[in-house]
Amino acid sequence: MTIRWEPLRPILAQNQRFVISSHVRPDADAIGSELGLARVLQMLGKTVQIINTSPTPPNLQFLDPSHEVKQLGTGASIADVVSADVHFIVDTSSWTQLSDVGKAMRQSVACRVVIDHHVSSDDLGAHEFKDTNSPATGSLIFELSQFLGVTLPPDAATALFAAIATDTGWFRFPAVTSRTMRIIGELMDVGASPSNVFRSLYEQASLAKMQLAGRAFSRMVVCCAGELAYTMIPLSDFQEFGAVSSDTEDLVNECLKISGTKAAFIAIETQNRQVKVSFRSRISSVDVAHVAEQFGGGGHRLAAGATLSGPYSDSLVKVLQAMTVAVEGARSVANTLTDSWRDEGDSVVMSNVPPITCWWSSLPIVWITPISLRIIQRLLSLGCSQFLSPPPWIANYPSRRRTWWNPLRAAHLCVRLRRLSSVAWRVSFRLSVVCCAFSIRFWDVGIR
Ligand SMILES: [Mn+2]
Repeated sequence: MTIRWEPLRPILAQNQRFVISSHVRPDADAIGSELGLARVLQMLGKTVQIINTSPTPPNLQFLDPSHEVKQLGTGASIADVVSADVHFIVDTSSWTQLSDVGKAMRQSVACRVVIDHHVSSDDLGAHEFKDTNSPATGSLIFELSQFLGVTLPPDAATALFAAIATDTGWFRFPAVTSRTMRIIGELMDVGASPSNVFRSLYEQASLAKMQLAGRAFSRMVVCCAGELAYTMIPLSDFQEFGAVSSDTEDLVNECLKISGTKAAFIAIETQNRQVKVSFRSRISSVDVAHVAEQFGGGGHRLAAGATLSGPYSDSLVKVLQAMTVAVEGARSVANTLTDSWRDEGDSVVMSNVPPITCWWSSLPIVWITPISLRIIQRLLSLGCSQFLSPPPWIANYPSRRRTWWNPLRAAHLCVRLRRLSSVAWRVSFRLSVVCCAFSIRFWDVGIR
């Protein structure tokens, strides 16, 4: 799919003041694309401001030595956003991901333009220039510069190189094509230096970062018959080593280095007690964008992210549940019956237990309702626990959290039900058949 850039010409011709924004917690593709696009617009004589909700992470500052990328509220005001003629939104198509900048944009009558390669999207009321097959927004900006006949200066070439290199895992992800490599060649021709970018990105670690990585490595867990690997970083680890949130970058990919893994995630507790989760998949049948969407996040089929609020351990359990459903759903039903949950201290680990306990890991999230948990508790009180060995979080859930009469919980469930797509319902239906089969077997065992 190639983008038809023609409709952008009149927008560029008729307007003068441009604001470029990208997603919260910007990565190199976000910052690199913003800087690349800014340079293209400046070379056309336009006035450009780059305004993000989040600050530029320290490891990406080298792309922006003159601090052109401003943070809303510190370097730039809401008025700056509102007064623009055109808002360019790069590397995201979601209001949630734009956060405060998005709110400011909605107060403005400015025309909106999206340049993005993500699958998930909201209706931003924008002119969309999207190619979901593109490995990075950076390569779309390059295509745009070629369309407009602008030769990129070396700093913009470096920024776009960094964007493409990082979003493709240094050219190893399946979305990379020969075209990607030709774009890289052209960026190098106009001054991008891969060795400088690599050194600036990856050879600047602090001791805290290395120690945090060591802790994350030691916490790694493999489950779902070796197909799902995950790790977690509670806030206490950050405090212990003096590490910062950007120190966790790329750790999720380390999980996929374990032989046999097909999907991975990392759950990171943030300063404001939210849980940021990054998902990765190696196979298209495990669609992590779909998993992330269940938690209000988004991304690609093979790489996605979401931020959950609520207690760390609860979020971890929900995410593990959803990923288990995704991984096991992708596998044939016959092979789904090997893993179960075991809660150990503050971290959840998986262990091999008799097949019947797979019951739990096959339950879709929406089924974990106060009522279903009470039924399960009742069954356990009838003396079935030795066969089921349920996770303590299920056994304690309703009484501990007293959520079954909580109207907020009911409202939350309604929202969650509404969000479920038809695909999820189909998966739920298939799993319900499996669960029914096992219920029958379960009753057999219980009666004996
Ligand atoms: Mn990107």
